[in-house]
Amino acid sequence: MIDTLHCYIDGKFERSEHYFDNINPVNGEKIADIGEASQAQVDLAVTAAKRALSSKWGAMSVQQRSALLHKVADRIEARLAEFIDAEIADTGKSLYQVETIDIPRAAANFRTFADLAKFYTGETFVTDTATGEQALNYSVNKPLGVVAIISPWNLPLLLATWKVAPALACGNCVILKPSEETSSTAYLLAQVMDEVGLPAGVFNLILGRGKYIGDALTQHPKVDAITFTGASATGKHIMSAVSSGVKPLSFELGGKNAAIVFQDADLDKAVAGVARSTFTNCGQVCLCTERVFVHRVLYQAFVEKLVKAAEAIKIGYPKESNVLIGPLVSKQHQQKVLSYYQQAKKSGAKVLTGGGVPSFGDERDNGCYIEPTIITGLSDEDPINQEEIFGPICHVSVFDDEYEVVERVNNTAYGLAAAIWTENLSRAHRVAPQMDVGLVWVNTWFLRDLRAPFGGVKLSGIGREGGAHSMAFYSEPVNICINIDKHPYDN
Ligand code: NAD
Ligand code: 6OD
Repeated sequence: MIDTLHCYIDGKFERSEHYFDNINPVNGEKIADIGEASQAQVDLAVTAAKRALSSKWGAMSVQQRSALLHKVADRIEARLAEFIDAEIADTGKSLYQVETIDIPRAAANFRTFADLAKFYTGETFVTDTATGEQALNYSVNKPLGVVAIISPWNLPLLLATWKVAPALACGNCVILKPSEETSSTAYLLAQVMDEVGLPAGVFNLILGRGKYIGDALTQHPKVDAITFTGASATGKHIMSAVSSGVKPLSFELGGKNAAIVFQDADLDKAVAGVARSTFTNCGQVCLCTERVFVHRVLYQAFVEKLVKAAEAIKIGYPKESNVLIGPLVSKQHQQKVLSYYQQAKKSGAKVLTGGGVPSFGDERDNGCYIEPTIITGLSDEDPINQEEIFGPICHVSVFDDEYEVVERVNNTAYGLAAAIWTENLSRAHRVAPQMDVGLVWVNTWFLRDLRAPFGGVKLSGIGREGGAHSMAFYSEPVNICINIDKHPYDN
């Protein structure tokens, strides 16, 4: 187990002046000290990244960079058990989830973008001019420069590497700032970068609390671009904080995602799917469903089965067999989710299951556990149906008509994802594009192809990542226009 986490700057692990506690959400106990970067350390990291950009990383061919990123993926897999333990210690999430989603996806992120970079080319146009001459326009892709990557706690390694991998593949140098709640797998990633021989300064790790060191990083004049995944409120702050620098921004923010269960859905498939989309990772996935709309003819049967599915979920120690969900990430987040549960009851919601904190009679009562919860009876406008809760809860409502449900689903300030449950092909094709979101799943949820566009609209984000979209964000196309004179005898 790691007991002290340090920043990694210019190829060296560096001590900090100040350390803060890393807490295990299973029992509330301290598990490590995390070194907080100072303003001067942020500056050193940015300067090292700038230097590496022109001297080392920039001088490598795309094939050389790609080969190193493949080695990073191989080392993550070689150290799989350590990564799994570190992710579980920070988040309390179940072994099942960490070994099937979080860590394998980190390796896949590196392999995907290492390969895509080799085929990401510029555009070419032959232009006929008004004077009968021609020009050749072609573009070359250059890296943006030094990219600051700020990542959240819910899928720590998965989401950090979703940005680190394409940024490096495109030739950028990066400063990663993981969430203060979950820095351990980022620290292991820094070790891996060191082991595979990434040149010093290409990958830097800055640890610390966003409210203390966030601005030093985002407002640094030598940071060329910022890519952020986290809460919409933090995104708003970053956007205004960096506005004077006019830097490229990529934002993956919060959601208030809906699932629609039509009258022609396969009921059992829909119940299992909505249970998964609501409760995976204890509801702490930006794509999780918090609003469920069920057609009147299926409503009663659906709700009864969903409650049974929620009550069958085993909550417990992350490594206990058959445990599906562990605790929430922190006491602070547990209090936030619990206050939404209480507010729902005060507003007149009917609690169909859950609504509180489970009692274990052991150390876990000091942890951050919460019950999977299903409620009903609130209006679409109620804050419970408008604000992102980010816990294992959904509100179920009844609807009668396709037009009605489309309008109700779109009635939110967020626009990340939606899931549609129907066996009617025409309905699926008709309704999916009407969702005001960036991602629609039909008869499934969180099924990912890393080449597909990923991102949200409205308060859920700016831009798209994934495949060519990531390559486009992390590179700067420079167009070169060459005039081609006519043959002298043709004048
Ligand atoms: P958060 O916004 O609190 O923190 C995210 C990161 O931002 C952390 O590293 C934090 O230290 C940093 N940060 C905080 N204040 C900062 C500042 N002033 N300047 C710079 N950085 C700062 O988010 P969180 O609580 O860690 O994550 C949960 C949120 O993230 C949810 O809203 C969830 O929906 C969203 N999320 C979105 C996606 C997506 O793909 N759309 C993915 C995962 C999580
Ligand atoms: O799968 C991904 O690539 C991705 N960015 C998932 C985001 C999940 C949000 O919590």
